Amino acid sequence: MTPDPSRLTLYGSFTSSSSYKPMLYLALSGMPFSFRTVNLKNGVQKQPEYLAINRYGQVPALRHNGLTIVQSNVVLDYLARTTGHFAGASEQDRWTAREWLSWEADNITAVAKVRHYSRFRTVDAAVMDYFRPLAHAAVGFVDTALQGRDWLVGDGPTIADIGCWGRMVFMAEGGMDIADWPNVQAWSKRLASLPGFALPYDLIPKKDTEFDPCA
Ligand SMILES: N[C@@H](CCC(=O)N[C@@H](CS)C(=O)NCC(=O)O)C(=O)O
Repeated sequence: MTPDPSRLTLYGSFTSSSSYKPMLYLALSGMPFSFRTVNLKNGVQKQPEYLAINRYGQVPALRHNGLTIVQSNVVLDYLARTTGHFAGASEQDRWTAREWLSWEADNITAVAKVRHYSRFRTVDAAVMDYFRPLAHAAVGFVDTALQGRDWLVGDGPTIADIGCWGRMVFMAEGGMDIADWPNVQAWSKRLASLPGFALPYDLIPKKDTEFDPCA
C-alpha cells in the first residue's frame, strides 16, 4: 500500500535528545504518526538512503505532505505552525518561543555534549573541562528565567519548553543532578504532569512503530 503523505512520519533514535523533542511534541499533542527508527550505532544515519532524507546525517527528520523537515527545532516550529499546538498564545509569544529555540541550539547543546562524552565516548579531560561549565551555565540560565513563572513563554507550555527540556532531558547521564536547579526541577515536574508526557526511553521505540492515540 502507498504510504499516506498526509500522515506525519518521524525518523529518530531512542538515545537521541534531538529525536525526543519532536517525539514529545507529538505525544503531548496526541497526534497520530509513523515512527521510523534510525540505528545510530550501526551508522544508518550516514547511509545514502537516509542522507537523501537528512543531508546532515543526523536524526531527527520529519516527512509530511511531500515535505522533508530536518533540525529538531525547525521540526518543532513546523509542527507548531501546521497543527497549532504549543505555538504560543500571542504573536510576541510565538516569536519569543522561537527565540528560545535558537538560544537552545547554541547553549543547551553543551548539556548534550557532556552527556554524549560521558555515555558514548571517552574524550580528553580538557574537553569535559570546557563543556561542563557551559552546560551548567545553560541550565542555570533556564533556571533563572523560570524564577516566578511556570513556563518559559506566556502562561502555558510552548515549543520553547519542549525544545529546551527535550535537549536537557539526559542531563543525569552527564552527571548533572537536576536538584541543583530547583526551578528547572519544578518545571520538569510540570511538564511531566501534562497528558501524554513520557521520558525518552519510555517514549521512543527501538523499532518502526505506528502511533494512533485516538484509534
Ligand atoms: N542540530 C541537530 C542536531 C542533531 C543531532 O545531533 N543528532 C544526533 C543525535 S541527538 C545524531 O544524529 N547523531 C549521529 C551522528 O551525528 O552521526 C538537531 O537539532 O536536529
